[in-house]
Amino acid sequence: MMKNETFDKDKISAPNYVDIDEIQNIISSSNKVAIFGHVNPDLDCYGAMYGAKYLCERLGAEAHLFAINSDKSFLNDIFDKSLIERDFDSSKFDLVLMVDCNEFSRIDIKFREAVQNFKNILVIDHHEHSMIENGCKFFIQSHICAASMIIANLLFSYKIRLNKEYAEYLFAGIVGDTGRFLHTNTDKDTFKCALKLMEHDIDIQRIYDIVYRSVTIEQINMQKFLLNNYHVIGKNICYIVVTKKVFKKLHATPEDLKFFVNDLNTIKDFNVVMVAYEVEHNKYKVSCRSKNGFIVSKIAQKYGGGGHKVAAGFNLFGNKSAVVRKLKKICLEF
Ligand SMILES: [Mn+2]
Repeated sequence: MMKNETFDKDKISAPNYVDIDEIQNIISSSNKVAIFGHVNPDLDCYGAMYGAKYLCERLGAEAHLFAINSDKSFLNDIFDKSLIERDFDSSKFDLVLMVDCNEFSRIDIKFREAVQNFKNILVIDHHEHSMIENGCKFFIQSHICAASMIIANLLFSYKIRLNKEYAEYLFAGIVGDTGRFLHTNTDKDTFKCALKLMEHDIDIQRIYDIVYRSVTIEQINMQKFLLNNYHVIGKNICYIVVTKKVFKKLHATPEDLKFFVNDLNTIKDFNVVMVAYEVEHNKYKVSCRSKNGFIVSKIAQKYGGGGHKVAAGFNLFGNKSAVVRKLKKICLEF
């Protein structure tokens, strides 16, 4: 087997870790594979899931995709959503493949228990590994920008021919997690992979039109709200708390907000951006972004969340004033 040079061999020597030959064996010896990503799937999550389906099928296994997605999401315009299933009967499968996700707590609540109880699980991911699950096999490449890129490189390593449709899915995943080749996770291997995908005649403008040139008025209102209402504290840490009431008033959704979290991070002086938004009554998700050498994954992990060095998240509970108080305290920990 020709090893792909972008895969880090050191990271796959720990117990429970598999190499790319073992991944090939595990998948090709399976009959029916159930593929899961993380809750609220994003571009990279779907890219990796669809890519993994293609990979499984080319290795001779039947593969099914499981996800809960909102009907409004622009993701529906990129991916063939007729392939997504919502009812998982674990008895029909002999392998669960988790991509872009290495913790059961990040699996959608609808599937979590069934996945957690499943006996044969393979994890292919690029998030920093925070938990070793007994019995799971892991392939974690946290230096790679996107789970979609890991899947693409596996396909290249196995010399599996891609088609235009799936090359577009994988490219979209890489675009999503690198912020169109902007974030610090972008390196020469990212471009090498993107180039190989582009050789399949993919329509990158279609992807960019859907992701970056389809902003709605509700999203612009959300953006205005963020830019008018953020606060700065400590070492140039920017924070804002968005309640359900605000979403209602602006006719916007958390999905609309997520789009602009990176916007605040483009402001030159800010080292860290923390956006807390209410997802359920008194439950706030906090999206964190950082630059200038500041790391947010440790803080996110400390508060029960996780993610990458410069993009991570966690939850806070309580009413608005309690969440503001907690968030300000956390901002001062940098
Ligand atoms: Mn990802």
